[in-house]
Amino acid sequence: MTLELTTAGESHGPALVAILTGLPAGLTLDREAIDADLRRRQEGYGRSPRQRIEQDRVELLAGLRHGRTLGTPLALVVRNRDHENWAWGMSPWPPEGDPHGKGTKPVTLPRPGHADLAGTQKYGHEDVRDALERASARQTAALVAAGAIAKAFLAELGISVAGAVVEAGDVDAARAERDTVGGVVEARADGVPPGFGSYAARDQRLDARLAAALMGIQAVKGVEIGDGFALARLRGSQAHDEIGPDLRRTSNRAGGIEGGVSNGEEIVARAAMKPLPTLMRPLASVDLATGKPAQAHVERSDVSAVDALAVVAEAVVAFELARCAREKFGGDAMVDVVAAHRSYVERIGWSGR
Ligand code: EPS
Repeated sequence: MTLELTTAGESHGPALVAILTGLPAGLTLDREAIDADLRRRQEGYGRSPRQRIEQDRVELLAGLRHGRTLGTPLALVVRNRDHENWAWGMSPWPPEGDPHGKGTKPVTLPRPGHADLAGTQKYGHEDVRDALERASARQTAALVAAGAIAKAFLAELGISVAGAVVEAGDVDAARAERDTVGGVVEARADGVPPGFGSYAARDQRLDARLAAALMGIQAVKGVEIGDGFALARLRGSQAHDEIGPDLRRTSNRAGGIEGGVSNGEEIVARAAMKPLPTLMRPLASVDLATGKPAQAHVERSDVSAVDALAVVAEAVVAFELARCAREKFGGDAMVDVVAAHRSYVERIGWSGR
């Protein structure tokens, strides 16, 4: 049994879409809890005026009846309210009506640090917008909705996940100088029993899976688990977490993962975000229409999205842990998953953190 997520949607298109397969039947979902996470993602400091237009809310189209999962594919939508301002420029079909709206003029000035140039080269686009719309971090709203569902599933197994900012650039100063900043966030997961992930194959390692999940978020350039890079500078005698008589650790430098397997301690994963690449004082680029040097495209954007990243990191870590739980405990009905989890933790004598 495996949990999978497919998303679709352009930043200024009609909507973001997500399909989740592999959830058990009988999981109770709370619409308000999903919407609360969508709101948390939008509220971060340093966001663009776009966030005053969007009021993200989840709509469930399939897989749910009266608030309980059916064990069938779950389909959800988060609409882009801004789409009505881009109705011509981002029309899925050849557009009709006023041809002077937003997004009608082709973008030919790729922004350094964005997917603009490589995206147009790779897909043969002439308008950079054809690449930037999907590369946009708007897509993270769909990840957060899926993450909220994953958190509801994990809560049934006594697992919780929380994201937080651990380091952030000075947004006020950057805004005044029409610049952008990045930062570092972390996601911590409590209640994960020993045995999620496996050393048996590199793509089954929990640390590799969490790193891929976090790196899959726009603008993330670095990931560490536990003390991560700092461990490289320590002696082995200082770096490892000793095992007490109760099989618990006296420290958690490994961030809850050894040999690619969870060890029962808190999972700690950090992600570093680069400063956002859409700059109000643009960097040097080339006009793809003329081949001549030019300044990069300027378009409304965020000064920082680090607060939002903390919420997204929480979501993707929750989703990956939910996938591990589906693989480990199986079950078509939520009661069977809970029973399999209970039987496993009893066998290994793990009583939780
Ligand atoms: C983004 C640019 C901005 C952000 C957007 C991500 O959008 P716009 O160009 O419409 O102002 O606000 O993020 C969201 C819309 C969101 O909901 O997170 C980008 O280029 O990645």
